[in-house]
Amino acid sequence: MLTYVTTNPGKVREAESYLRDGSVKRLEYDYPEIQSPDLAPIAAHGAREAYRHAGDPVLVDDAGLFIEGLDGFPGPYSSYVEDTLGVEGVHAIASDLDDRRASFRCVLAYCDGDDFDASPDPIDREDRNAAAAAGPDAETADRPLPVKLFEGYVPGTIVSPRGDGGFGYDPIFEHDGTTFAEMDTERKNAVSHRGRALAKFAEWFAER
Ligand code: ITT
Ligand code: NA
Repeated sequence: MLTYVTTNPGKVREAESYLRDGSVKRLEYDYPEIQSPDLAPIAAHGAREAYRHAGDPVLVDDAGLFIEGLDGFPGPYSSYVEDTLGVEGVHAIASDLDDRRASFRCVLAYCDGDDFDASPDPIDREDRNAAAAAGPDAETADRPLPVKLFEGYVPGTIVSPRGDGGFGYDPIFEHDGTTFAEMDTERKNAVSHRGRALAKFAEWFAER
């Protein structure tokens, strides 16, 4: 049984639709989040915390909206910014920009207490390097639990809100002429950051 650890029901809906076989259990656990300009270390740290808490194989999902004309804002702060400025507020700021290109990014982090084979995945290697850079003690005395990372990315444009599906920033994110809030879950999964990350995870997980 795979436990998807999140406080966000929209993420679970998409994961369940993608993985389909009913093998996903949701755990609503607000794991402690570190701050970083990158999603990968946030997801990796979250997966370790969630695995220690749950004791079962866990998948943690860290995602964000990156607006090019704002140097990637709100990025890893997307959740805080949705709670403060709100989706309308982010749209208002972006509508003053010449460059309204944006992307959604998602990093899935899997941890089950096992060590994984050295992986050719570059972000996995980065995470290992980050662990090594934490010092010799981090490698020996208190070596971090191994985590496997899967990344997904989708390009788009910030537009005026359209549609009432999806969640979060979906109404203002247009991809190929359609906002994510105008797509049903299956169609969004076929192109989205989360769908792409889930595809990589599912392929790897099936081999295990
Ligand atoms: P958990 O950390 O508990 O999983 P969260 O909603 O706080 O839930 P994040 O920390 O990853 O998740 O924050 C991501 C933010 O980006 C949050 O405001 C989401 O609503 C938004 N977001 C993530 N994926 C999205 C998607 O597919 N469509 C629209 N908005 C999304
Ligand atoms: Na969060």
